[in-house]
Amino acid sequence: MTTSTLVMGVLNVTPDSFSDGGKWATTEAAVSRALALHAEGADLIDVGGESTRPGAGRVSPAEEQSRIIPVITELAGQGLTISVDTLNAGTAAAAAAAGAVIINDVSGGLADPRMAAVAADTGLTYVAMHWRGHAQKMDSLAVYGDVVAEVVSELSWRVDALTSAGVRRDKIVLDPGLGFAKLPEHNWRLLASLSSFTDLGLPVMLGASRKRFLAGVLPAEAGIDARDLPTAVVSVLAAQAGAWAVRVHDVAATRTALNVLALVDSARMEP
Ligand code: PMM
Repeated sequence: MTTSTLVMGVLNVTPDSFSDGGKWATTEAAVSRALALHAEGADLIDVGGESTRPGAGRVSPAEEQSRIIPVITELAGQGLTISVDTLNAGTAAAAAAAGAVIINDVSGGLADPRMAAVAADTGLTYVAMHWRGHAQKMDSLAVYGDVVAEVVSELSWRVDALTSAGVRRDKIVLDPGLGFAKLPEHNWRLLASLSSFTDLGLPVMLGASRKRFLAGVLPAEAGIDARDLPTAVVSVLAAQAGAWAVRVHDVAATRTALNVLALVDSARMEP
């Protein structure tokens, strides 16, 4: 059912994420932001300590962990369901020990060869996103003949590699990776073909929130915040396509949009 789509609220504990960098950079600010997202209706909180915006530099795993582990410990202790957004196996393991229950790896296991073992050993839900390379060079990797077929096949290859490394298939969630080595037309094409991903038989997650391609539906002078409305619309499209979760910054807008869908769906059921 469309109404069961989970809302994952984004918590970037970073000085430089493209849409909210620096706002939640202290543990206290980050925890209070997460509690606000939870109050707005987030089912999951995705905590990240390394920006993946195009062109972003890397941070060390030690720096990443010092940013996010205290936040995860506090939020998991308060009973929130926490996902860790990381490319690093060591950070994923530390986050699991701190109470995270989902590993969200935008590289699908490609950035750190030890990630599959951590996913297998912890037994956590593992989000494998489509990825072709680090942020510094991903724009140059946005070259496709048939973007849908290639993203499906590259994700299927990741599922094979992960399961061969001991990750249980029923723990894997797939994400086409909107905005990662994708031009605007690639993102729209993937959005038009979500059934190609749900047809793979694994849960599907989508992260469109505030991404550059959404600027294409807005006036040229619109700021980043204006992307929250098209983000909420994409959340509805994702839910209608059967997505397991949507990853968003503006939880309230997506929750409201999904509430509309829920009422329409239940009205459709009425005699
Ligand atoms: N996008 C970003 C970060 N993490 N994780 C998943 N699974 N899917 C995404 O699309 C995704 C992600 C980049 O957005 P941000 O810099 O605003 O967090």
